[in-house]
Amino acid sequence: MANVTVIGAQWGDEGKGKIVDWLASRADAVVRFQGGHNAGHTLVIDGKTYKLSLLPSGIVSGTLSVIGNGVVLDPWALKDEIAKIEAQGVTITDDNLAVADNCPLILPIHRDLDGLREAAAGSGKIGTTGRGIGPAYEDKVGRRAIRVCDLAHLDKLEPQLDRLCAHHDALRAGFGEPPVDRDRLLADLTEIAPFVLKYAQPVWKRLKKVRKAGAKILFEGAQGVLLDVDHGTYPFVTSSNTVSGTAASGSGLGPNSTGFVLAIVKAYTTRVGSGPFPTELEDDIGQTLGEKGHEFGVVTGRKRRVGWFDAVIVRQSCAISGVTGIALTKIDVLDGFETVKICTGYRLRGKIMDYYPSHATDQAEVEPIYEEMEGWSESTAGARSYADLPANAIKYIQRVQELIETPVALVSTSPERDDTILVR
Ligand code: 2SA
Ligand code: MG
Repeated sequence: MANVTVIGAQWGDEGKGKIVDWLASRADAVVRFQGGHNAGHTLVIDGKTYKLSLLPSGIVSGTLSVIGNGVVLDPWALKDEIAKIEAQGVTITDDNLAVADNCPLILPIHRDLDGLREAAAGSGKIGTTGRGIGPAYEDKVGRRAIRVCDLAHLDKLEPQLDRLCAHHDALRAGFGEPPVDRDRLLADLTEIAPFVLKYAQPVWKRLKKVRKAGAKILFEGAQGVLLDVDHGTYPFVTSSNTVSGTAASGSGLGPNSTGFVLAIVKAYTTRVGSGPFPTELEDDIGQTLGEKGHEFGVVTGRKRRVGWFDAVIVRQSCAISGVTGIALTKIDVLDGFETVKICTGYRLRGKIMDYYPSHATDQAEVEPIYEEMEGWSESTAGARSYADLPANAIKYIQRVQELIETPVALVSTSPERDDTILVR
């Protein structure tokens, strides 16, 4: 296996956790390169469920797990998650976890601002996870962030705190909120610093060493391409780049290191939070798919919106991310439908579209053009080879592959690690 970059090709929750875990057992390092604890990756191993938000999925199998510089890190969330996963019997040390020392921190003031903005936006809200992700990235780009390495030099933090607090105080005043409690912030950072610093290091250097030894690196994307801040359904997106290219910049390795780009694609579509969703089903079929697929947010518990497979957006995601092959997940959720539908194009004000346009209004107004296929009544759950699949399920997979112009490399037939069909 060469290096592999795993990304989501839809709106997140494609089942990346399971596939990353499956690959992690064959890798020497697993790297998170964007996002933060807004991600929710579920792993089921030997019947035991692990829910990860910030920790790379390799942590459960004991693989070196790296939080890259492209991630925004909430140190308190890190502490809680480590405690939670350790309570499930996983050992986490500075040997199997490395945190980039140039990672910007998510602070309580970021979470405040996320919440205040969402509350003020009313029906125009993004539907964020409320974790402070957007405000933390804003401060990073605005050159005001406090980073992991700053925790080792808290005596030098004054001028940085001045700038950060001046910015936030003005924003908070706009919401009628009191200024930042600066002493409390500094005290909290002082308290958490030793915990984070235990794992902190220049991870680009650690990864360089790993690479030299010929090891295999797995880059673990979070969210999905349609949530990418450039390529997604802007402004209903997350605040990071979720495309494969970020694996390089978000970890400190070059673009020639990211290897095989594996996009995880759910056999239907889901989305959590606000924003356009052309194939959304607000009927009984959507209800059934959501229930069968257990479509609830891992982080927030929110009910996910559900719809038919949209080949247009996935084809676009695959092109934008240079996808080598896809893993098609949750095919078993489609078991038992008399017919299944695939969106093959859109109609926009009388015009046929073979791509998803950039403007929010156009994105909201496109009407899906469907192709209907015969379903299958047999169960695909737990199938481990192509031969175990009903003929109509195979036809469905082949049609998906054709429409998205990208080969299917894996098919996942249950949340269990080994219920995976290796196609090529
Ligand atoms: P944010 O919090 O600023 O990143 O939110 C902005 C948008 O990005 C969406 N988003 C997600 N969509 C799907 N899954 C995500 N992770 C969790 C999960 C979500 C959860 O795996 O279930 O538990 O609700 C995730 N993270 C961010 C978000 O819904 C907004 O549309
Ligand atoms: Mg998720």
